Amino acid sequence: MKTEKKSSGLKEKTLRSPTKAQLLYSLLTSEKTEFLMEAHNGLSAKIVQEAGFRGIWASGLTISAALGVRDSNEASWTQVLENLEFMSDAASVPILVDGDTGYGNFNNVRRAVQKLGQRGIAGICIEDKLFPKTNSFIGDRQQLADIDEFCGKIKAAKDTQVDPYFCVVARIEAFIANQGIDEALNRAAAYNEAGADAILIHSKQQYPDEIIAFLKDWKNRSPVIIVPTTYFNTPTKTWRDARVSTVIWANHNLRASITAMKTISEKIALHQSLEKVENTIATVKDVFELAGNAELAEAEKRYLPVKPKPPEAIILGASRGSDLGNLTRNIPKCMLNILGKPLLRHLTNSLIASGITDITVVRGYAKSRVNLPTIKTIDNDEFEDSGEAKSLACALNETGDCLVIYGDVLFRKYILDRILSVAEDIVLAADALWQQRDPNPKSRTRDLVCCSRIFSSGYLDDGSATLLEIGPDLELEKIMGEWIGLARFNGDGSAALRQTIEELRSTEMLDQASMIDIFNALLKSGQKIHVVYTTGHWLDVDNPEDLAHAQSFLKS
Ligand code: SPV
Ligand code: MG
Repeated sequence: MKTEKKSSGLKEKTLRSPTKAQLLYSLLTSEKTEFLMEAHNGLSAKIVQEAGFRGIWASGLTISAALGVRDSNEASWTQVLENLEFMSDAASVPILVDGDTGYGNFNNVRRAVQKLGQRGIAGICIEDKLFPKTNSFIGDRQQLADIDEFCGKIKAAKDTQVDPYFCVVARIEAFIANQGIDEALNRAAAYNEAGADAILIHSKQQYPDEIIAFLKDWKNRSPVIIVPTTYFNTPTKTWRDARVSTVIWANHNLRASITAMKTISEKIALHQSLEKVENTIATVKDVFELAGNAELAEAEKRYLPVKPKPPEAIILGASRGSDLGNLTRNIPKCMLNILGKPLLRHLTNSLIASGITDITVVRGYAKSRVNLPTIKTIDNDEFEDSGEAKSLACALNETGDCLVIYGDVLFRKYILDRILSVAEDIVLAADALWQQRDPNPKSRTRDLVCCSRIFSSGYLDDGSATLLEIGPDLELEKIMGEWIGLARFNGDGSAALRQTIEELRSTEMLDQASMIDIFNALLKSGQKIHVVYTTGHWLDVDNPEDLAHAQSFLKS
């Protein structure tokens, strides 16, 4: 490879952004002593990169341990490969994989190199022991591979690699097997000759003597990598002075995480509480940050269809409901109990079922009793001397689509769904069967409507109607329906609603105005109001009889 690197064919490649293999190759061959830090999964790979390391050691020991198995080829090589793919996807710095003994013979090495290259791994380190491998720190009479056989593996790896910079590191275990420096040097020469891009000389001594002796005799005939796990006290300057190519910190993230996980598990087990630990650990936000959730949120904006934000619901629930007598002595009528739940909860449940979760309730009478976990509340403290428009004005924020709903109505879900699905800017639901509810238009204050067309039960007839007049005093022949207390204001419609409220405020008519006054003001200003006809399936609660109807309505 070193000769290939100089060939002109590679020049072009170097102009493009370097491959991970190329990055690793530059580390191994640079003049400076470089460092690879251990990682064993996607998360630790990210952490290593964020800490500023320019390369990662994918340790066999720690990947195995993190999988809960021994460093004895208990995890199959494809299981390791899967793990490496996560690591490679998680980090842009190059990964040198601890390929143990190559997972078999030269043929297994070829297959591994092919697959590692496909998954963006920059290089493999293979050690001259036998499959299944044993960790170098276990026992003291480990058997070494035959030199020629191992050289065959190195050649097979070099012949298989697709990226010309893919790095094949030959790891010498002669010191681990107590076979001395001559064996180590002999092997280093053979492996170098076979095409290894670097030599990893391993030792399990507490002192660096055998490594230093090797470095002295080897004289950097190829880049040398060391793993000072046991001789950790040796100052890094020693390695710089000896022009060691690369130092691997081989297992320290896993060991640190074992300590951290043990401590936290023991504390939580002991205290059966999180109180003492919460501030000592990474936050959930940190986890999201490491996982890159911000990027996903951006991508969602680019690639997911934009669903319109559901409107905010404003429920006008300030009034007591005096016709309910004692029933509303201490609570407003929106909190009347129906089948074990406040009316308001039935109402908010139907909103939530249709995807409306931003719900504001305007409170007034007995306001402290209006409190559900799913709602925001706003108070109209002048509710006794003001009307619905004032309550609405209290809740209306600057922008956004809104649904306005009386706090004493109940309706079937499909009515709301229809209101939500209509494209018009202002739409209200009117009951075409108002006479079936009660033939007397004056039996109570009813919001009667006159529209551009009457309701038709025609088989294919669902043409739209617009509002012409609304109020309690419509002449009988004009009445085409009854507003059920549910209206939606979108886009320009919601802007017009806000403007109307501001106009009422400026003419000091806001306090006394009702929703009917608002609709009439909108009509007067030329605003189109769309009407969706419904046929029953709703009620409002004004008196004890309505309450009984509400119970059977909710039961059915
Ligand atoms: C590893 O990290 O898995 C290694 C280095 O191979 S050692 O554990 O020192 O053998
Ligand atoms: Mg290993």
